[in-house]
Amino acid sequence: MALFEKKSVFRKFIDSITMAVYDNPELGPEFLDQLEESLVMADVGIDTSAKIIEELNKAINYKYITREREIKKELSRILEELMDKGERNLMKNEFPLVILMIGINGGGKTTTIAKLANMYIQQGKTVMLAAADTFRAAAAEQLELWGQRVGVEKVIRREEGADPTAVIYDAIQSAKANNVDVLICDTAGRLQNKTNLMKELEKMSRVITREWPEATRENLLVVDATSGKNAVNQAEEFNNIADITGIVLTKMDGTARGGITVTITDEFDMPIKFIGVGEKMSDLEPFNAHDFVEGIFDE
Ligand SMILES: Nc1nc2c(ncn2[C@@H]2O[C@H](COP(=O)(O)OP(=O)(O)OP(=O)(O)O)[C@@H](O)[C@H]2O)c(=O)[nH]1
Ligand SMILES: [Mg+2]
Repeated sequence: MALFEKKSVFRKFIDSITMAVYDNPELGPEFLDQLEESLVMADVGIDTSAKIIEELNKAINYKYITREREIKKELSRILEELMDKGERNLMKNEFPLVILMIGINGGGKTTTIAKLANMYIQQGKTVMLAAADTFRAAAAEQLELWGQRVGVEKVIRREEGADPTAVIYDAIQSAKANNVDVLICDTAGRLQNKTNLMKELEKMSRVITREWPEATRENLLVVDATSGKNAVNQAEEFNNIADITGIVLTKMDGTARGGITVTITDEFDMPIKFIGVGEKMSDLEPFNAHDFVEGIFDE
């Protein structure tokens, strides 16, 4: 965990502040334009970038900001305000809890399940997994392997090609019978524009609600932080199908941009709950806007 340096995220943007101040010491419109461009380059959406620059401009005008250090301080305040969703950044803390993992292919769903299972087991909870990715060959084996390594109670699966909703159904009956605290459901990676797959996801979501209405629920969208602006489109489409309660941004250890953190939280008002910072089961950090921003501006 210590290997993940938040300051590598947004590095180019942070460096560009120094450059923009150097180029435009009077902090006029050119300065703001230059900075706005750097935000967009760092994967911050156009609207969100404009909003950030407008806020910064207010601060420059009203607070008589003149120095780079003050600009960074204002920017960190603005970014934190955009990303802080308060309580919603935390996982619901009532059990039994069912977590449905959603996202496109290769985003990191299965790995994140292992990390979450590990986290809950460390907290003394019992965890069961549902291998509802019946589509990709060896997906259930991959989940079983993680399950053994992490020490979950059971991994519920069926044969390849089986109806994923049936796996969810089996898993819920088993989780109830065994008084399991947390049931985490893996699903096949799907592109947000494939109608059939999206319908299937909707069905899985519905069955959970129907079969275990008293369970607390989280629908987590797993997004690869290196996928840039496409992530915003994913968030929108998946949210239409199942109410996304939070985002897990994976592969934060592999991006020098990171603007997607601000865009997703701002444009969709969606909380980031965790960030994935590596491939090991301990490489998951709860998201905290204050710590995150402090980390990226850390000199
Ligand atoms: N560096 C890094 N790699 C990650 C992280 N999360 C996942 N990965 C890697 O990303 C690859 C895909 O991860 P999976 O968990 O299999 O992704 P998935 O969404 O389940 O993929 P499908 O089941 O094919 O849709 C694997 O090689 C993981 O080790 C992360 O936070 N950091
Ligand atoms: Mg998977």
